[in-house]
Amino acid sequence: MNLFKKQNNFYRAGWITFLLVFALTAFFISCSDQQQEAAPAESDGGVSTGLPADASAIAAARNLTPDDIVAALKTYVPTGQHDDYIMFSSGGHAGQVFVIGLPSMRLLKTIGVFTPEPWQGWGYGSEETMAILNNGQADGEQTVMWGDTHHPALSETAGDYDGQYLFINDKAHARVAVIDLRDFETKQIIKNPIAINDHGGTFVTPDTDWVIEGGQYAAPLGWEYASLDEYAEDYRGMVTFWKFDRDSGRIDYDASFAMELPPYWQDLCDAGKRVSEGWVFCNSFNTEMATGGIESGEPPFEAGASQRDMDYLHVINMDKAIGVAAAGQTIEVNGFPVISLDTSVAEGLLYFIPEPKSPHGVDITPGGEYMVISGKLDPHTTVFSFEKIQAAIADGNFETDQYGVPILDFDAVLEAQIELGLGPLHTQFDDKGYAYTSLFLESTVARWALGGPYGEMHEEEDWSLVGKQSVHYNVGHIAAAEGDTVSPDGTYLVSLNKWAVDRFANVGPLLPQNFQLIDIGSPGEQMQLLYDMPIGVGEPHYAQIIKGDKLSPWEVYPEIGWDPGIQAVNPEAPMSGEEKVVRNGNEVEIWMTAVRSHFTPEHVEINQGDHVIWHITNVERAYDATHGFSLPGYNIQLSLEPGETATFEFDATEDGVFSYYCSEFCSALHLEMVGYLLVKP
Ligand code: RUQ
Ligand code: CUA
Repeated sequence: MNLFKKQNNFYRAGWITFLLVFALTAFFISCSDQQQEAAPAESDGGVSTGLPADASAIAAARNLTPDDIVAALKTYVPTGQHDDYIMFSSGGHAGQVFVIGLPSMRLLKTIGVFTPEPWQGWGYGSEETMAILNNGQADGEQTVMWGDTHHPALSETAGDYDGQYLFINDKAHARVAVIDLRDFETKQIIKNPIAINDHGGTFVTPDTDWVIEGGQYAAPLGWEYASLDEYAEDYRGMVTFWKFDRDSGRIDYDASFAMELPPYWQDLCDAGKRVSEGWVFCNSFNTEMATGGIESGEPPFEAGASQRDMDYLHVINMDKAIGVAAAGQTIEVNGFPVISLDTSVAEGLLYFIPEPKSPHGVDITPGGEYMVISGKLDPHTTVFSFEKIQAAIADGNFETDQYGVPILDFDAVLEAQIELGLGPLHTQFDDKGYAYTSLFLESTVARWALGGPYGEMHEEEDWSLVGKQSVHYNVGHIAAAEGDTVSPDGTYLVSLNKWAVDRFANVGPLLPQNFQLIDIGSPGEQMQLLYDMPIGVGEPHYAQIIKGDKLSPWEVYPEIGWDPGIQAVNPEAPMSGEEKVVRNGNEVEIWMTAVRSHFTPEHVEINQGDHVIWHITNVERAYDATHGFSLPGYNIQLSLEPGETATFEFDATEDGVFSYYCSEFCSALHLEMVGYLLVKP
C-alpha cells in the first residue's frame, strides 16, 4: 500500500515537474520577448477581458509571478478530470459536512447532518431523515435545529482510512453522527445521554470498533442542576466510547459506555495506534477548576483557567476500561453505563501527565510511539513517549490529584520539546518523518522533524524546527493528506484559517473563512502555498483528507425501491404500474412514482382533516436522474436519487389547491413534472 502510494506521488511529481519546467521556460522566454514588443494586454491594466491567447502573455498581463504559475499548474484540474483527494470538512455552525476535491479545492457536496438541508431533502418531511434528526433531540421541550460540527473522522481499517464511513460531533449538544460513504448520507445521530456539550470527538480506534467522544465544559452528569459553588464536588467531565457496528453501519447504543472524569475541561482526544493501540489520550484545560464570574469581581474564565503552568493529559487504558464496563462495574446516568472516577482509579484505567500550558489538542504519531501536545500559551510543542508512559505506570509511586488520579512525572515521560513559535495548536504528519503544527498567534504552519524511528526518514536534526509557511490568517486545525493515519501521504496540507481579513472582496462585516492549500511534497524548509478557498459557511473546524480512489460510492441506488434509511429495498416502496391512492376512513395512503417527466398520479384529492401517508419512488436507473418533490405549504421537500424511495406523513390541516412539483431541473419537460393536491374543505 505504502509503496503504491509513493509510486503515485512519484508519477505526479514527475508530471508536475515537467509542466513546471515547460511553463516557466515559456514564461521567461515570453517575458523577454515582451520587453521588446510591449505586450498589448498590459495597456489595459491586466484585466481579463481581451487577454492575449498565449499563456505566457496572459501571465505577464495578469502580473503572475513564476510561483503563481507553479501554484496554478499544481491545482488546476481540467474539466472532466477528477481530483486526487477528497477532503471532508466540518461545516461548523452550519451543522453539515463539506466535501471538497483536492488539489482543485472545488466544493463537491454539502452533506446535511445536524441541520436540515433542503436540496437533499434532509429534514423536510421524509420519515427517514426526520427520524434521524429526532433521535438527536435531547429530552425535553426544546427542538434543536443546528449543530456546531467540529471533528470529522473517517473510518479506519488497521489504522488507515478505508473510505466506508464518516463520523462527526456536534460540540453544542454533545451529539455524534454517522455518515455512510456509499451514498454520502447521514444515517444516525446520537445524543450523548450524560453531557450537554462535547469537543473531543469524533476520533476512531484503528479498526473503527469504537468512536470516541470527549467532553468539554464540565457540568453535572446527566444535566442535573448543581450550584457553581459545588463545582469540585458535583461537576464532572467525561469521555464516551461509542461501539460501532460496521455491518449495520450504526453505533450500538446498548454496547456503549462512558467514563466519569474530573471537572477539568477535556478538550481533544486521539486514539492510540500500533504500539499504543488500546489506549486513548485526551488533553484538558482548566484544571484550575475556575468557575468564572467576572460580573462579581471573580477572575474571568480566560484568566482563571490559565493560572497554572500545567494541565493534565488524560491517559486512558481503553482496552481495560472496555473490560470493566463489560463486567458491569458501572453506575447509571440517565440509564447509560458510566465507569465512576473511583472505579477508574481503583482499576488503573486513568493517569495524568502534566502538559504545558493552556493545552489544545493531542496527536499521535503514525506508529503510535509519541503523543504530541501543544500549549496555546507555550511556544513549544511537547512530545511524550508511550514507552516511557508505560514504564512510569509500571513503576507506580505516583502523586495524585484531588480525585485520587495518579499523575505521572513529567520528566520521566518526556521525549522532546521543540520550540516552534507562538500559539501552537494542532499537529499532523507526513511520509518524510515530519510533523506539522499550526501556530495560531503567528498565522504560520511549522514543519518539524520527528526523532526516534522517524529520524532516518529526514536529513534534519531530530526534534527540530525545519521551516514555516505563512497562512492568512489565524489558523486553527490543519489537515494533511491521510495525515493522522498510520501511513500519511505527505502531498497536501490544508490550513483551516479562522480569519480572512482583506484577502477577498469585501462582502460585509461577516467574512468568509479561508482554507489554504499547501504543497508539502518536497523535503526541507520549503513548502508552497497553492490556493485560497474562501468558504462562505462557518466555522469549519477540522477536516480529513482521503485518497480519492479509496472511495467507491454508489452511482445510483442498487435497486428500485431503495430505502437509504435501511440501505435495502423497502417492501412498501411504490413500483411502476402499482401506483394508487387508498382511503381508509380518515387516512389516505398514496403510492406514487417519479420518472422523467411525470409523477404518477398527477391528481390527489383528499379532504381537509385527513391524515396523509405518501410514498414516492424514483424509478429511474440513469446516473444523476434525481427528482425533487416539493409540496408547498406543508414544508415537504424530498430529493429522490435514482432508485430511492421515501415516505412522508402529514395532517391535511390546510384546505386549498397545492401544486406539487419536481424541484430538480431534470429534463426539458421538468416544468411539466407537476401534479395537484386538492384538499376539499
Ligand atoms: S478545536 S475549538 Cu478542534 Cu482547535 Cu474545536
Ligand atoms: Cu423531475 Cu424535474
